[in-house]
Amino acid sequence: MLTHDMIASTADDFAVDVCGGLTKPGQKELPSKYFYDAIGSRLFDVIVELPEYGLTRADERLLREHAREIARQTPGDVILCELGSGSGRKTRCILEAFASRRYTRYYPIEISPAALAVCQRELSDVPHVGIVGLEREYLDGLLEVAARRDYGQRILVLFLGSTIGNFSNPADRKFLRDIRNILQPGDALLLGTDLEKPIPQLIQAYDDPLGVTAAFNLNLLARINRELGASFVLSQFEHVARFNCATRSIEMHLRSMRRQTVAIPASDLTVTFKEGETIWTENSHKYSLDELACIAADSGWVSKAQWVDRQWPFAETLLAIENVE
Ligand code: AVI
Repeated sequence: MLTHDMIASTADDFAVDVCGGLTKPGQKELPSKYFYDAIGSRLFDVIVELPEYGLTRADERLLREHAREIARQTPGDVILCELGSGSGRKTRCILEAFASRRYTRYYPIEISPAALAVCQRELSDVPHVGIVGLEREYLDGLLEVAARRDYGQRILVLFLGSTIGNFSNPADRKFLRDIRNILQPGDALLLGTDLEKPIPQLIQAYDDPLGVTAAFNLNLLARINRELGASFVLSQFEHVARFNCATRSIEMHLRSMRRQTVAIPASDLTVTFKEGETIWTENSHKYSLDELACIAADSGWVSKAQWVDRQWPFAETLLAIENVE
């Protein structure tokens, strides 16, 4: 079964967020969630295939190897709810493991309609699974799934691919707590996180020699041109990836190569950039295992199991909400 609950377009939100980010005192910013329009989603699909970017392969390896164990550790009538499903490719083995024991409902939650459509199409052949795509922000979608559950059903939230690393500290902790507060004892969260690794390896992963990540980053300005009528000249901005040792995060920026002024009509804004000034577009935090244990506990979760990929350090952690006696 395939359904797709639509909501109104978020063009106004985009204009407001662009205005807020580019008028921020000090460091200009743009939210990384806007990378994923139809073009950005396709560029991201290429990034995950790049030899320098091992994150997604590690995530998929772990899920393939441990899907049955993950299902075994989450017994009963379980609804699967994935925050930011992307194309859904890495979720297939999890769906198969759960659906092999009983009919399973799967809710992918995505703000990108393009990615949601691909996900629904790609996974529609998995037997004994009902897919209900929700084009929503993550927590709005999760609230809706929680409201739709039947008595006795448990929810397993999948938050894979280290998307949590794109929330800066303390927003990552807050987000885990927000998920926790929507759920109830017996529910669980499978959290995928990229782990610390040598800085040169990280820089290569986010500044690949083919320039795909650079195109992914610059597409944000192209998207503002397309959707908000702006006048960014892409050749006047360059992609920058650097490691921030204080926050243990890769930061992506777009650096203005000269002094310039850009009009963004739909945001009712004209922005001036100094030569060398950057727009901070993404934060990708790299966790340690100790840090993961701390943030899970701080946000009200109990760690039930953890699997770590040694080839590309990455962790899959199964978190649970304990019954309060
Ligand atoms: C989606 N997210 C986990 C990716 C990351 O690695 O932080 C996004 C990405 N940005 C550049 N390459 C990949």
